[in-house]
Amino acid sequence: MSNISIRDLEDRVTGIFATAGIRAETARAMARVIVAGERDNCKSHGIYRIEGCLRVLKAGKVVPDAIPRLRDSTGPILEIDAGGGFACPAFEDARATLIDRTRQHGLAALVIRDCLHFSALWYEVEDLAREGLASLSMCPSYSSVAPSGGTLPLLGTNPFAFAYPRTGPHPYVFDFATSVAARGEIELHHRAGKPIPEGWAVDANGTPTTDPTEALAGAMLPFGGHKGSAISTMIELMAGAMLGEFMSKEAYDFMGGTSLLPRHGALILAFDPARFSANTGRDPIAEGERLFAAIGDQGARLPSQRRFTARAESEAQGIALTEAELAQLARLESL
Ligand code: NDP
Ligand code: PYC
Repeated sequence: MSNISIRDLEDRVTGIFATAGIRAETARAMARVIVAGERDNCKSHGIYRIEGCLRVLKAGKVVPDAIPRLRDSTGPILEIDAGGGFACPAFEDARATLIDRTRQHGLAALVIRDCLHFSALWYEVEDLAREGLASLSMCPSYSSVAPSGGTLPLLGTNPFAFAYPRTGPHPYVFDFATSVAARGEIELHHRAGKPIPEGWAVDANGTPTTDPTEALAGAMLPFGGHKGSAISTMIELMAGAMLGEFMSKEAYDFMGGTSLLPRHGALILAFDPARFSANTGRDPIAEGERLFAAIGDQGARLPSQRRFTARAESEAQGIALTEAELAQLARLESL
């Protein structure tokens, strides 16, 4: 293992994307979100994603110089059109208006249209929680998950994230794929030649499998059986059907399979907690703290604690990368 500073890794990833022809601001925004994933030891959405972004670029399925356009209605629903580009610069361009509008109305929604959302969703909700807002983020992906009771890919891995502000250094954040594991996790097992745990996927015949190659060719399974399947369906509806954007089946058809990143819309709902409890005399943040303390009292850890620990280590010592990861980075820089 060798350590690299967060800043150096961001510069190198930005360089790879800029050399590939991506607009400078987009390249930097992509590097920020990818390196944040690597910094927090979220391997399935860290530097592993660089190649996927380059593949989709090469295939001509993303607009490298798209400039996000904010369509501001002055109301609580904001829309930003990513113009077929990556989602991260669109979120960065819209976040200040979303925060203002949430404080003004008590709640607001950000619709990101026509984007490629390749990253971990915690990045967005954690950012909003640091501004004192609670939020939910969701997007479809592409058909790769069978609904509970079925065996054929239909739903996406449809990620779902939530964050709530806290008094300490970090907010409460959870973020997960609505499949048992993110597709990126299966791809990493495939790359490492390792079997996946039982219960993650079925093969093309609908038979349970631990072989990542068979899993990628078959169907992933939703987490929590019918409950995860229903949440995933909700995301198809809320961030696909309701927005008039692609649902996972359409994204699959548009991208011609799952070898490229999916193109679709995304939805972020933000809330100002103080506005919701204003007439109760109760402090919504202090109430949250009481709950988190009670969870900790049982010896249970909060989601994102592992991530925040990994972050502290990366900030202190740099991000630890394997020799294979460094070689891969160097290879991508030489393209
Ligand atoms: P994980 O199953 O690794 O983690 C899910 C959440 O549960 C995390 O917040 C994690 O916190 C928390 N957690 C894990 N173990 C515990 C525990 N023992 N106690 C309490 N909390 C725990 O995530 P997934 O594999 O489902 O998803 C990985 C990433 O993939 C997500 O960031 C998601 O946004 C991304 N993704 C993105 C997609 C896209 O289209 N852009 C599609 C699908 C997924 P911690 O991290 O601290 O362990
Ligand atoms: O890991 O499932 C996944 C995923 C799909 C799109 C981006 N990440």
